[in-house]
This record gives sequence, structure tokens and C-alpha cells, in this order.
Amino acid sequence: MSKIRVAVLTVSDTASKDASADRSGPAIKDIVLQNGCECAESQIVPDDEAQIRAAVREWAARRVADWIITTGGTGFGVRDRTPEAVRPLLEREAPGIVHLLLSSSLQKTPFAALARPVAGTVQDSLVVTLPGSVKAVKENLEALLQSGVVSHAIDLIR
Ligand code: MTE
Ligand code: CU1
Repeated sequence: MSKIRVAVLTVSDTASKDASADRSGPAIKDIVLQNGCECAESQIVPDDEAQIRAAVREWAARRVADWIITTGGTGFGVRDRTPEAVRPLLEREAPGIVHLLLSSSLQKTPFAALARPVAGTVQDSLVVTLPGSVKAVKENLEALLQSGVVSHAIDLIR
């Protein structure tokens, strides 16, 4: 079985102006590499619906990754629009993955209730939207990777 190819999209106004402010993007790369995946692409965009959607759509169309992970912009901040940007692209929604993210995260913090994740397929890629903090990213990726859920999903997709 070939390695899972991951593409990481950091969604943050701050990090889009200063890449050194991006902590969750590099954290995701570290974790997926540790788990035997490869990082195919990464990019930083501001909290702008059109730019988020364009980046995910382009990666899916070019089939650069089996798994597209976004980080940031899932909450209730005025600029948090990641779910709205990604949802229209989803061809097959994955409410079970959303449930897994929220139920495992709620065991860590009640503030997980403030994340509004979406997940599903766009063409041949699985897309999952994670929160913006490194802590949340670690907890969410643990739930997705340790369980084997993502590798089984990708086996089915590709
Ligand atoms: N999920 C986990 N597992 N751990 C966390 O610490 N933080 C929450 C939530 N999900 C958190 C979490 C908080 S405080 C917020 S505001 C939301 O994710 C949304 O984060 P975002 O706006 O950075 O996407
Ligand atoms: Cu928060």
C-alpha cells in the first residue's frame, strides 16, 4: 500500500502575513510524517472564503493528495469561515468523521463544542477541517490516525 499523501492548508489571517506565525501547519506535518504519511503540499491562506475554497478545489482537481487537512477558521470568530468555504465542495459528506472529531475532542475540553468541523470527499480526496490550535490539531489527529479511520477511508476512496 502506497503512503497516504497529505496536503495541509493553514487558514489564518495572521499566518498569511507572516508564515513564522503558523504553528498548527508544521505540527500537522510532523504528526502525519510520524504516522507514515507523506506531505505533498502545504499552503497558507487568510480567513477568506474564496481563497480557502480555491485552494482545496485546486488540490482536489490536481489529485495532489489523498487527504486534505485544513487548520483554523472553524469557530465562531467573525472571520471564521472555513466550514462555509469547504462545505459546497463536498461531494459525499462524512458526518461520522465529524462525530468522531467532536466526541473525542469533547472528552478533552467542552470548548470542542465551539468547533464546526466538516468532512467528506472532493473528487478523490478526503477533506477534513481541523481547529487552529496546536493542542486541538494533536488531539484531532490522534483520533483520526490511531483509530485507523483515515487509512481505511482512503483505502476505500482510492
Ligand atoms: N478540540 C480539541 N480537541 N481541543 C481543543 O483544545 N479547542 C476548541 C475547539 N476544538 C479545542 C478543540 C476551541 S477553544 C475553539 S474556539 C474551536 O475549536 C474552534 O477553533 P478554530 O476557530 O481555531 O478553528
Ligand atoms: Cu476557542
